[in-house]
Amino acid sequence: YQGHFSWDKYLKETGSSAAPAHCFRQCLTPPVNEFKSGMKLEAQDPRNTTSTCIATVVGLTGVRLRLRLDGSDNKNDFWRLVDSSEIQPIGNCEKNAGMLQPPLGFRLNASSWPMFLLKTLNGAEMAPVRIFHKQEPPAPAQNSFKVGMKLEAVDRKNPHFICPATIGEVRGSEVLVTFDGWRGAFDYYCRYDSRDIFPVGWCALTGDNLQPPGTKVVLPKSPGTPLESSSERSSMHPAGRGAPRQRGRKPGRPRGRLPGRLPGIW
Ligand code: MLY
Repeated sequence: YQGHFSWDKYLKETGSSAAPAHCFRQCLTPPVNEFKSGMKLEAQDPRNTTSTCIATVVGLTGVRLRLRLDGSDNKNDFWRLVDSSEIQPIGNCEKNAGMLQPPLGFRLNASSWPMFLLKTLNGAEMAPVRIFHKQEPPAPAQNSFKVGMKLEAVDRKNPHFICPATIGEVRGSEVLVTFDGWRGAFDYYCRYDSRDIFPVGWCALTGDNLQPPGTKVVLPKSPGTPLESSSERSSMHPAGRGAPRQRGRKPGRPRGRLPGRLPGIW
C-alpha cells in the first residue's frame, strides 16, 4: 500500500532519477517470506553483535521480520530482511560450536539463563531450515551511487518505516541517505552495500508500506519551479550528520558461566 504517493509522478515533479538496481545489495526480485508470527530463530543481538540469541518473530512487513529477543523487553524490537545473514535456524549456533547468549538487558538474573533457554525453546515453533535463504545477495563490486539519485530507505530512528530518500553525498564506500521532506533530522551515512536501502519500487514489490515524503519542505505548486534538492537541505541542516546509532548502547554485560552444551534441546 503506497497511499497516494506515486514514484512516477514524484520523479517527474522533482526532475530526478532513481538509483539503478545494480547499485544495491538487494535481490532484483525480493526474496520469498514464508516466516510466520511466533516462529523462533537465532539472531545476532543488534546491541551486542558478537552474541547469538534466540529471537521470536513478532511481526512481518513485506520481506522483513520484526524480531524480539527472548528474555528481552518489547522496547528493543528490530527488523531484518528474510535473506539477512544475521538470522539463522535454531541449532546453527551450536553446530558452529557457539553458545547462545542472553540478550543485552536480559530481564532475569544471568544465572537463570540456562533454564530460561531450555524453557523458551521447549515446545517452541522453530522456523524451519528451508524457509531461510542460503545467502545474502552479494555486495556490488563498487559504490555506483551518485548525488541526487532517489531510493527507498529504512528510517533508522523509526525502523518500521521505509521512506523515499535521496543520495545527498557519496564519499568512498559510504553514502549519505537523506529523507525527502524531513530537513535532515533522520539522515544517516551508511555503506553503499547496506541492507537498509532499496531501489525505487521495492515496497511496491514486497507489499511493504512506503511512507510518503515528509511535508517539512514546501513543494513547488507549478511545474518548472526549481525544487530545493534534498542534498542542499541536508547540508543546511546538519542535524542528521554523524548518524545516530541505536539507542541504549551500553557496555557489554558480563557473561554468566554457561554450560558448554544444553542437553536434550535439539
Ligand atoms: N512522528 C515522528 C516520526 C517521523 C518519521 C520520519 N521518517 C518517516 C523519515 C516524528 O515526527 O518525529
